[in-house]
Amino acid sequence: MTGRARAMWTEPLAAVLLLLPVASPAQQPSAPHASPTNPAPMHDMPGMSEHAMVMPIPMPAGMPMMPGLVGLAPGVTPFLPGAGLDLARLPAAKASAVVRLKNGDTLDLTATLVRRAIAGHAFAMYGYNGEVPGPLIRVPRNATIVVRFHNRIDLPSAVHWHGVRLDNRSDGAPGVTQEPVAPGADFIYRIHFPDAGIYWYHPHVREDVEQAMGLYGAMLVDSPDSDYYPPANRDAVLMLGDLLVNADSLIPFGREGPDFALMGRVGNVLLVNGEPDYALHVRRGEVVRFQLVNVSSSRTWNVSFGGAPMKLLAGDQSRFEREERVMSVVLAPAERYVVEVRFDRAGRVPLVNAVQAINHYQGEFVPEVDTLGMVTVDAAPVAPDYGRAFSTLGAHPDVSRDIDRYRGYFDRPPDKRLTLALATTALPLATVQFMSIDTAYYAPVEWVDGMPDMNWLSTSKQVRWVLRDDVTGKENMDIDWHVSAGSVVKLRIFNDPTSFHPMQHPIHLHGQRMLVVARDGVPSTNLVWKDTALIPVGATVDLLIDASNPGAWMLHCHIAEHLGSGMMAVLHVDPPAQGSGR
Ligand SMILES: [Cu+2]
Repeated sequence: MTGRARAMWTEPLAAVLLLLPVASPAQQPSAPHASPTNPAPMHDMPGMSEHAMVMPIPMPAGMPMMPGLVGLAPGVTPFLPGAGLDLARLPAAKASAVVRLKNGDTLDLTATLVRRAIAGHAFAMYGYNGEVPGPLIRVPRNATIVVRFHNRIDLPSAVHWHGVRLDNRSDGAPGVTQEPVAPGADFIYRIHFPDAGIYWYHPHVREDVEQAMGLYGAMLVDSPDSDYYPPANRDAVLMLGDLLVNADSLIPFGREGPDFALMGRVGNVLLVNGEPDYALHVRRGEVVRFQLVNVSSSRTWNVSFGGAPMKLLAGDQSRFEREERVMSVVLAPAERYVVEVRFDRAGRVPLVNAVQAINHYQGEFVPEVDTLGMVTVDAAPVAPDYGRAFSTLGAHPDVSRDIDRYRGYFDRPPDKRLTLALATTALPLATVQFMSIDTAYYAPVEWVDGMPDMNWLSTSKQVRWVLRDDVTGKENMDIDWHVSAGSVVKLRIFNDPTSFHPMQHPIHLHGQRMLVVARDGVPSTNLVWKDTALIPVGATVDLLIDASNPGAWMLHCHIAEHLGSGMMAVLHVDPPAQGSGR
């Protein structure tokens, strides 16, 4: 991959760089690779003048800021919630508490400002009930609960119960199912949980701000079957997020709309459950069931546990047909996976995110491994020891049987086709020139922000991410799809690599469930019900939607800044006509 990319890069780069008012990347001295949690200070940047200091975003060491962009700022008003408040008067954020609810119970959920200390700095941020992550809501499958949401932050908000096939009125999608909840106002949600697994809740207004500032929480839905998952010594929910910090300040958001519209706001401080240094103590031989949730605005993760054996059990909305051994787990924004890990040797086991970063300026891949925290394994053995069960790979014929009635649709022609693309206007000239050549090479997945200055300067006024219906040519909210409840819809999505600087998109459908039945024509062999599917650049992905839940449901990219730049449509699942006899 790396060799091919370099080969593809070199020729057009050399030719087109002559057009740019910048030194060739080849002339830039290469500096040691900085970790995202320890970005190089701005003044250490090679060739940076004092003037460059006006761009308050961190640039990784060795990455030149494009001179044509120095001194520019995104065309939005800088905005930081809680700015100017006396931090000492804000309550310190608390860790997430487990709230066990049963059918018919009610929970009050209040969004407020809190004080958080991250990597030695204190920030005004948001929390639900003063907690980050918000309360872990644990319910039995088939429970219905009531949540009274109280918006006490300085922006309109709403709560979306991600992945839950609930009543449309409680979906928390402003503009589609409800009005935004104004600051000081309240809204009542009734949430029914038909499927066991791990889900999460988050705002559906300015996610680029509200979610990044700490508004997210998990929901664990327990199956009545005590053997639903293989036995584990403990459960651990890991919500993977990131935060963009420069020195001791948060990078402001755009008040009128998102900035970082091209690649999304990719943080440089990696967080597990809101904290930069995850720690877990276990006994030797312990099997831990990790429920992984990606709550980042834009970052796709690839996590593993220092080579400790790992077993993949479940995805967004169900178990897999068969358990699998895996080396690591890739999670795009909003995706969830359930894995079990056995810590069979005493010592310290790092939780790492290992990816291949792309330096857009120099056209090369750079391996990047970040330690998110540490699992300390005691020498004393655990009891009971589930080693034997862990070494067995279970199968779930009930999952396969449930999917059987959809298999006849797998090879049919698609009912709907979408192409993912991008339109831009009025980006800085240097950005357009550079990205034009950069498009000569594309990465299927951008794991980090490989062009922070260009990205920061792009706003939702200049960037429009596009879902385009191949048949009608309609785009985003002009797409007006209607299907009847109970229908099965095959949706083919193509991520066009020839559009202007394409990117991967995690496409999320509200309120239904779907199967990824094929990628690039290769059928999936171990299926799982999903609500979010990653579409890499250049990929064609076939989704089979079980459109069983009536209502108006959003279909959108879960990169917060792409959603904020228009990348959404509505799928109307119409109830059966009166008297149709269904
Ligand atoms: Cu996207």
